[in-house]
Amino acid sequence: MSINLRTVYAFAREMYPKVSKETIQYGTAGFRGKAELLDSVMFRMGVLATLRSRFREGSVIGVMITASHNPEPDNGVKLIDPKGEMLEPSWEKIATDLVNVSDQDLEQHVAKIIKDNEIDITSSSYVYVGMDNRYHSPRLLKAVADGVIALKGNVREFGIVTTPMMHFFVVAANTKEAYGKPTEEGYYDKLISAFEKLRNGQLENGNYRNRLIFDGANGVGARKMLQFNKRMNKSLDVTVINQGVGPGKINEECGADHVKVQQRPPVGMPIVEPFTRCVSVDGDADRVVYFFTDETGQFRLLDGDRIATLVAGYLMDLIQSCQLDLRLGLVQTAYANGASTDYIVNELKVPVSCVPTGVKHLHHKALEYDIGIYFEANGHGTIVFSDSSKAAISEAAKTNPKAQTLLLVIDLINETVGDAISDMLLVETILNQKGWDVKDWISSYDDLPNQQLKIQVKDRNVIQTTDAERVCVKPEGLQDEINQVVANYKRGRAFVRPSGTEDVVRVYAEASTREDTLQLAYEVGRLVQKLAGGVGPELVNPSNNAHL
Ligand code: NG1
Ligand code: ZN
Repeated sequence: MSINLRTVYAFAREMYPKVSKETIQYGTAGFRGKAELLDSVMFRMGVLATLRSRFREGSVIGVMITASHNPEPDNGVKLIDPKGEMLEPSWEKIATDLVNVSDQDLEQHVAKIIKDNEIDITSSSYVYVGMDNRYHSPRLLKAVADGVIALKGNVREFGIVTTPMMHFFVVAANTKEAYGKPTEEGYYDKLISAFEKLRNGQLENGNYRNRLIFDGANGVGARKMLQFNKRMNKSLDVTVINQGVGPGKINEECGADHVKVQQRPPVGMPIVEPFTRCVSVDGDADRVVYFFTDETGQFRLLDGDRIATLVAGYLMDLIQSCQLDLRLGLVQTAYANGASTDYIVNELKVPVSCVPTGVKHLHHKALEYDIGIYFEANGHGTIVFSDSSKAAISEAAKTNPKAQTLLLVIDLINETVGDAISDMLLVETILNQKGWDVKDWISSYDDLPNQQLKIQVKDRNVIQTTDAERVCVKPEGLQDEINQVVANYKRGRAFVRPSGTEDVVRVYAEASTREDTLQLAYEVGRLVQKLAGGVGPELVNPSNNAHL
């Protein structure tokens, strides 16, 4: 096969010219931005995925087009490595450089990537591409596919799929189907079959009711949940709201991010009995949070920390009853509620580690355990099992029914990445087996009130952090001032970090009361504005506001 790199330049110049002069960076979730600026980025990512596949000796590389929980005008793209992980960090840099070169320099730049990485350009290359349901996604998908074609790679288009489905397809293909069939049906079959076996015809148990409201965020998750419903035959009774068929936009006033950050239910909620279990996923269905309203009408959230603790307790019990000597660990980020960390350490007695924000950090750390559970507070997470733990569980399953349950649980989990629907099916399994409703679940510990703020600054990269982002080292003096403020609040904790997906600095605060938390977040937000070049409007002091 001969490849003429001129073709890449010709494609780029004629069809996908670079329109934006601004440098963009491959961040925690790949490239994100306004959709109209992304055509050339997508084309080049198609080129890169093809090269990456050749570099990895013909393994399938995935490309997912989505801006996840971001608003509708945004889109984004990320590459999925052969084992379903996020793109290797050294290639993030290659990706950043590739999308930022001019059209004129593109041909030479691609030649340099090939040379530097000793890529055999004549070898085979396979790229899987999927997208969310934003109206600009099909256009951007075509750009990715053209990037693959320009370098004579093989491209397989999956259409509208969730992000975790794409990870599943990549792993299924690269394991020669040991992980499952790399098709939509293969994905549904694997999860539903495990779920129904675990349910074993017992649809209700104790306080557990077989009924659930599912907020699909007007995104891909809604469509796929409807597909699950068709195939599940009411083994779980799910009502899907925010299906994306009405005027509602993706993630607008709905979805996991809205519910978690705003701490209120999504639009479109039907009137339901207090304590009805409700679930919100984000636009590409890799995050899930639960919520309900209590008898006084108060909104209550069960976020990623709650899911992690529920799963950890359940898996600990299973391992112990199988008498398996496996090391179980839990991985969180600084956003985890302090009360959840205390509960894990003091009650569950499971080792816990804290890593920087971003799935790749969590996933990587979780691999250090025999069974690694990782969750971000926002609901992104999964569980990974080492090969040796799987072998030990399989061996035990020959005689032990609890180990057989554990094997089915492994099948139910999408180990490749956080998967909202798979995580939800796992939570439903655990609650059913325990005979719990949301009241039982939430009573394991009390969350500390918490608050997030977004602060606009001239350049968010002036903020630099260390110690899993819990300490700010630049600009100088900021951390000292944060410490002084935090010291005034009972159970106070706060930190600041630049977002990897939006042009803002994020502030997180928690304290023993709601009022204190709002005040602490405000004070830290003001410090960021003062010391890190704030450009937005002045923050409103919540204590003044309360008197209005
Ligand atoms: P940034 O924008 O870097 O905070 C957000 C989430 C991450 C992760 C990424 C990827 C929070 C506070 N941050 O990152 O946890 O999910 O998006 O989508 O939730
Ligand atoms: Zn997402």
